[in-house]
Amino acid sequence: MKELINLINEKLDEYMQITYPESIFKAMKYTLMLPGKRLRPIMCLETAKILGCDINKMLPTACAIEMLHVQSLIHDDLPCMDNDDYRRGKLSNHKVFGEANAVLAGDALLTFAPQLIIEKSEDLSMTQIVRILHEYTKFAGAYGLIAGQVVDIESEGGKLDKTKEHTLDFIHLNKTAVLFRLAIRCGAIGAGADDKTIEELDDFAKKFGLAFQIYDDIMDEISSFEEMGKTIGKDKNSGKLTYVSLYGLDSAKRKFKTLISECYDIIEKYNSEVFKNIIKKLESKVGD
Ligand code: GRG
Repeated sequence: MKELINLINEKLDEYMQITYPESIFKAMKYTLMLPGKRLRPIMCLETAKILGCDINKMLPTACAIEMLHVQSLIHDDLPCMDNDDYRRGKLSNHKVFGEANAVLAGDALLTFAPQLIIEKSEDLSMTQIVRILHEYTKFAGAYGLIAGQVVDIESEGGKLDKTKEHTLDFIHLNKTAVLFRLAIRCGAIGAGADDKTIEELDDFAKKFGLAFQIYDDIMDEISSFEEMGKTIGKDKNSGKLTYVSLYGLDSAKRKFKTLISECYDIIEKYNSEVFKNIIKKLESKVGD
């Protein structure tokens, strides 16, 4: 896993060149190069690998997905959204570069990512590139990330009916699971997988994404700034609809475990140490 992370970091650094006007490229590169876990690009590359594809083919797409993820983090931290001063253990983008530059850096990452896929995916066919761009545009916009964020904001301060379980699942399928789906679906498309395989792995991604969000909600209750690299306890204080606020800590843990066990069932036959290690790490942090 360390090797994969190093490869992704090396490529992100290579793709994200600082050029004129330097202020915007520096703002884009700042959050991008902070030490994130790189889960989405790892999953994109690992999916390609378990389906028999050379991971080098998928490096531009994997890095583009990390750029989209970083865009969502930069915008999520803005004062008009979650208003967070810290991200990945350091000051958030707008605290360093100012709000206007943070908005623009996010916009620039959002648009540079597909540019990168088009310019650098020499080893993919035109059909594969178009399919990957279709997944990217669908999941990044109002049919994905933006839809999740809108309903999430609307859930603050108890404005939505908190008994509505499906609202919570809608938020997190769109806000969180969507980027794991994008990563895994693109890895499978790059490997030339058939529709049945793509849908099976997509099911894994949805379940993993929901489990990951429950993990994140639990960590917001039981973890520390040092471990998570961001302000802890904010969800509770803002009255946000989360798995812990809706079900309580113990039930949230049970739901996490059920989803994780379903993930194991799906991924078992692919024999992937990388996927298993990612899941095990989350399980160990959530505890019993
Ligand atoms: C796409 C135009 C456009 C807007 C985005 C702001 C927004 C709309 C969506 C917010 C999405 C968001 C920040 C969801 C949170 C998901 C989550 C749990 C992120 C943390 O992921 P980690 O722990 O982070 O993998 P690292 O830093 O390790 O990469």
